[in-house]
Parts: sequence; C-alpha cells; structure tokens
Amino acid sequence: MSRLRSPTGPAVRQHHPSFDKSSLHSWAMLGKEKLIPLDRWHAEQARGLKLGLPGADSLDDKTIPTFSRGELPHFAGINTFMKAPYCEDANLIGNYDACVLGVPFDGGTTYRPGTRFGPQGMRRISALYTPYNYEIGVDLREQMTLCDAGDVFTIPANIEKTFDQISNAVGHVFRSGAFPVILGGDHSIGFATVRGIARETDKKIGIIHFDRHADIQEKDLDERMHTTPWFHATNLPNVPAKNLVQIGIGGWQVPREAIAEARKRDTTIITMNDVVELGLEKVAEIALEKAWDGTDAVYLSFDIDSVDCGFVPGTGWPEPGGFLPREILYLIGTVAKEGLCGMEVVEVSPPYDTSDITALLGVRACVDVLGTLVAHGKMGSHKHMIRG
Ligand SMILES: [Mn+2]
Repeated sequence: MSRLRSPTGPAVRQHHPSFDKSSLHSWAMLGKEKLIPLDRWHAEQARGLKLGLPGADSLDDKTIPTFSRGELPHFAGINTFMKAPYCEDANLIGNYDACVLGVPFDGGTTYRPGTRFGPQGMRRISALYTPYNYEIGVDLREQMTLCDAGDVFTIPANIEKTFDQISNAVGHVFRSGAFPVILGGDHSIGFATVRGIARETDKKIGIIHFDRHADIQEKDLDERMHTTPWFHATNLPNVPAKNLVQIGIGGWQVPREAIAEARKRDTTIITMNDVVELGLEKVAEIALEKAWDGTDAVYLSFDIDSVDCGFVPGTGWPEPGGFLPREILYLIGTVAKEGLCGMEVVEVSPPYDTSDITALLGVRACVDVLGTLVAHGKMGSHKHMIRG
C-alpha cells in the first residue's frame, strides 16, 4: 500500500481511486446468497424441535431443541459426514444426490499405518463446516441431498478380499445414481474404487490423480499395495492409461519402476516443478484435456500427501515440496467444474495428525467438489454412464 503523506495533514491513500468493489467476485456472491432458499434449513429446525423436544423456557431462540438434532451445535451430536443423514439401509442410497462412504483400510501401507482411522477422522472434523460456501455461492443443504452410508466392511488381513468388498460397495453406490464420495483409507483402495465404477458402465473413464507419488508400479513388497493402484486400474478395459493424469509428482519417494511403467503406458505426469512453471490455470486445463480425451467421465483421486507435508502431518509417506492447500483446492475445484463420476480422498492418517488439520483438508476437498458440482449444474452428470 502506498501512502502519500502531506507535511501537515493526515495520510492520503490514492493507490486505487478507480477501485469498484462491485467488480469483485465477492460482490456477485453477496447478491447470490439472497437467491438461495432457506426452506430446508427451516425444515431441519422444525424436525429438530419435533424429535429433540422444545428447548428450555429460558432460551430466547425458540428453534433450539432440548436434544441436539441436526447441524447445531457443531461440537455436539452423532458425527456423520457434515451431520448428513446416516443411510443405514444401503438399499436407499439412490434416494440421495451424493453418498459419502468410508473405506477404513491401511493394509496397503508400506510405511506409517493409521489410515484405517481416516474416515472417522474426517467425519469428526467435518462437523466444523456449515453447508454454505460464500465464494462458491452454494448451500448444499438447500441445493442437493447428501447421505453418509457408513463404512465398507474391510478385511484387515486380506487386501484382495478388501478390494472385492470395496468394489462391491462403490459399484453399488454408483449404480444407485448417487455421486460416490469415498473417504480412505490408503491409496491401495484406488484400484478397487475405480474398478467398482468401471464394472457398472460400458463408458470410458479418465482419472485425475493428485499425489507426490506415481503409484503405478505392479507390485510392492510382493503384493498390490498403496504404491500400485494405477497399474491395476489402467489394466481395466475401460480405464485407458493415456487418460490418467498424475499431478504433483516429485521428490525422493518416487520409485524407478513406477516411472518406467508411466513411460511405458504413456500416462501424463505433471511434476510440482511443472506446476510451478505452467501455473495452476494451465495445469487444470491440461489435466481436463488429457483426462477427457475420448472418455465419457473423469474420476478424481486426491492423495492428501500431494500437499506439502508441513500442512498435512497426518499421512503415511510425508514429502516436502508439494502443493499449498489453496493451490490444491483451486485445482480440485477447477477440474470438478466439468463433472466427475466419483471421488476419493486417501492417505489421511489421524494418529499422526495435529489438530485435525490433515483430516480437515481432506474434508474440504470433498465439500469443495460437492459445491462445485452443484454450482456448475454437474451434480448427477455421471448418471448417463450407468448401464441400464
Ligand atoms: Mn502419495
């Protein structure tokens, strides 16, 4: 800020005399808030009073029940994702626009474990968020329906049986028409999640993958581990390797066999240095171009360790030099604008987390995607792929 000081009078600021705040995105979103209804919020409050009984006479706010029901207070209640209804009956998932499901599994980790607690960790801190986002201009409660279907029954000592369980669950959610939001779990699940969707469609799927690691070698420690999902996913007939875009890769944890495989399969790797050179906007454009080239839908796989380890201590293979949180949120939000057929957040490990910050960023990615899909009219855009 430049301040011109007259010798006698007060400081005069005149750097931006033509600044017009109505030119800001902020201004447009201020106006947009007025257009979003409050009907479902009022319905939730009424339901809270009915189920939770009216509050004490001393309370001025007569919408507050005695028993906490619904969103408030954020520190209370039974902790589903964003306090969304728990869809205990898996047959009813198709009644919702989107469905959160946890995959508590860390049998594919090759260093720090703990991601089996990822779904719980993300659910717990998800209570911090309201359904409204000013910058995106959406209120999820008013503009879409979300449920939490709980967790997949994983088999801790058997990765292949776990893969089968995951593909069953994700395939079921996808087939129901609800948009799958998958909370991992280590990255080994990426093969099983994509397979779950791929089996339910004849269409082709591209993958946008954010990570510090390439995760495309065939085996690790003699098994299919969290370093291997894309080798196996891109062996599926309708998941072409040329539509796999891997962004943020780099550092000293990328095995040579993964790079050899990426070269052989002709995936697109955009390293962190490439991101710095190209800029975020271009990277998003390139990712969309490659992932959508000849495909019918795109799946988003977000490894939390793509973000600099200073921001995400709670992860299995921390690596410095990754994205800033706002960079990854920009990229995720931008690639979601054209629609997705599913998404996952993997490698959140609460036992190593500090103040829930890693889990919080994982939640943020999910909520930003939901908000972006709603804002751009893409919620449900994957339904055309479901085999009839
Ligand atoms: Mn990784």
